[in-house]
Amino acid sequence: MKRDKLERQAIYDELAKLDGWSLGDGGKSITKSYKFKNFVEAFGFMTEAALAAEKLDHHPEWFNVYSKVDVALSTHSADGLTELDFKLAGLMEKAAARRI
Ligand code: HBI
Repeated sequence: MKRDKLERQAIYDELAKLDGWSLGDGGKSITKSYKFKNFVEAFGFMTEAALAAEKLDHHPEWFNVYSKVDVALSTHSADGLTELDFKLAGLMEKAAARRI
């Protein structure tokens, strides 16, 4: 089940597969700050990521100012991290790789 809360070791194993992501909120989220060339690139990333999130029915908490997008992923219904958070992070990495 994708919304089952992950154990600590599974979290570390998944985090090791990602570049530049950190644990946040006492281990209940994963976070990353993206820096793009400009606002249009940042917003294009957010648009692509938003469509991926909607398809997953799993949504980010994010903050954008100009070319920067700060992202925090967690599974609210599990009050922690699940497979879905790492799946969405991977899709965000693909979207960012096309722009950075
Ligand atoms: N997104 N990050 C996150 N966490 C959730 O628990 C969640 C979600 N998007 C939709 C969703 N849950 C639905 O299953 C309903 O619970 C809203």
